[in-house]
Amino acid sequence: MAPIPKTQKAIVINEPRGELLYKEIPVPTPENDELLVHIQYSGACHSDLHAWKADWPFQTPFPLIGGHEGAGVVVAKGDAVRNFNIGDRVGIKWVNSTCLDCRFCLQGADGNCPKATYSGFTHDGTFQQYGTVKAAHAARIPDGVDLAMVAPILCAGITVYKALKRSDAKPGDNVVITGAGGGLGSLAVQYAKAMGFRVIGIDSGEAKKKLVLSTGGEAFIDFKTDDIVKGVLAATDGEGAQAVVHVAVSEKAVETSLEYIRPTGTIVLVGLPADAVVHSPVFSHVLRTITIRGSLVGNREDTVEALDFVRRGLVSTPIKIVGMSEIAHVYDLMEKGQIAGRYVLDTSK
Ligand code: 8ID
Ligand code: ZN
Repeated sequence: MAPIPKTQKAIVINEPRGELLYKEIPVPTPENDELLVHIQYSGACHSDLHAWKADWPFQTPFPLIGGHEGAGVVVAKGDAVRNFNIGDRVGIKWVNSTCLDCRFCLQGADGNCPKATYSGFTHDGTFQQYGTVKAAHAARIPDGVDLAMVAPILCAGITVYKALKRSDAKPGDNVVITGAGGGLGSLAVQYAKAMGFRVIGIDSGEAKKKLVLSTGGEAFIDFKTDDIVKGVLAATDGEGAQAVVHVAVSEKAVETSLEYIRPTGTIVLVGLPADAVVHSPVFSHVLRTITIRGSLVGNREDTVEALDFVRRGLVSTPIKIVGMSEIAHVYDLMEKGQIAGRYVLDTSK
C-alpha cells in the first residue's frame, strides 16, 4: 500500500453559498476509535446542496467539507479499533459517530443520538481524499461490489430502504415514490420492487421516465404535465396508494399526496425542502385513518441489509462519474432538477 501523504485534495466551503474551493489540506489523524479511510469515490447528495446553501435550521459549521456517501479503503486506524483491518473496503455514512450508550443508540435510532456527529456537516465529510470515521459506524462493503456504484448506497440507498420499511407496505401494495428519477428516488424504485411492492414513480422528463420504468416502476407520472391525483388513482384501480415515500424536495408533492393516499395508508417524509410544512386536515386524517411520519437515514443494521441487496445484484445505482473538482457543475444540475440518478465524484481529480 502506498504511504499516507501529509496533504490531500478536498472541496472546502468557507461560508454559505461560498465558492467550492478545490484545495490542498492536511490529511487528518484518526482518533483511538476511528479509521482513516482513503476515500476513492463520494456520491453528491442533495443534502450536500442544502448544507452549501445552509437553508436548513441546522447548525452547519464553516469552513465545511461536505459529502457523506464515501467509499474507499482503510489505510490507518486507532489503537482501540478491532473490527476493521488495514486494506478493508469501507463506506462512510451520514452518521459518522454516536455515543453508542444512550437510549436512542440502544434502540438503533443512530441519527437521533444527541451526541451524534454527521459527515459533511459536523464532521469533515467525504469530499476529500482521506477522511475519518468512528469504526463502529463504518460500513463494510461486500466483496465484488464496485466502489463508485456503491458510494450512493451509503446515504441514498440506506435512507430509502429504511423509509420503505417504515412505510409498513406489504408485498403487492401500491407505493408511490416522489422524486423517483433523482438520487434517492432511483434507488427507492429498485428497493421497493425488490421488496415486492408495486411502484408508481413521480418525477419529470423523458430521461427520468425511462429510468423509472426500466428499473421496476410500473407507472410514471410527470408532475409538471400530468394530473397527479388522476394518474395515481388510474394506476391503483381507483383505490389510491397504500404508501408514499417523498424524496422530492417539494412541499407541494406532500400536499398533493393527501389526495391520493389510500385510507389506512402511510406517507413517509424523507425529502427536506427548506421551510416546508405539512397541512393535513384533522377530519380527513382521522376518518381516512392515515399516518404521516418522518424517516431519517438508517441505522447500522439497515446499512448491512441495504448493502446486501446490492451484493445480490437486486439494486444498482445509476451513476455518472466526474472529478471532485467539478462539484460546482453537479450542484448546478441538481438545483435545476436535471440529474437522472446520482453523480459520483472521483476524488483523484
Ligand atoms: O434521512 C433523510 N431523510 C434524507 C437522507 C438523504 C437525503 C433526506 N434527504 C433529502 C435531501 O436533503 C433532499 O431534500 O432528500 C431529498 C432528495 O435528495 P436527492 O435524491 O439527493 O435529490 P435529487 O437527486 O435532486 O432528486 C430530487 C428529485 O425530486 C424531483 C426532482 O425532479 C429530482 O429528480 N422533484 C422535485 I425537486 N419536485 C418534485 C415534485 N413536486 C419532484 N418529483 C415529484 N414531484
Ligand atoms: Zn444524503
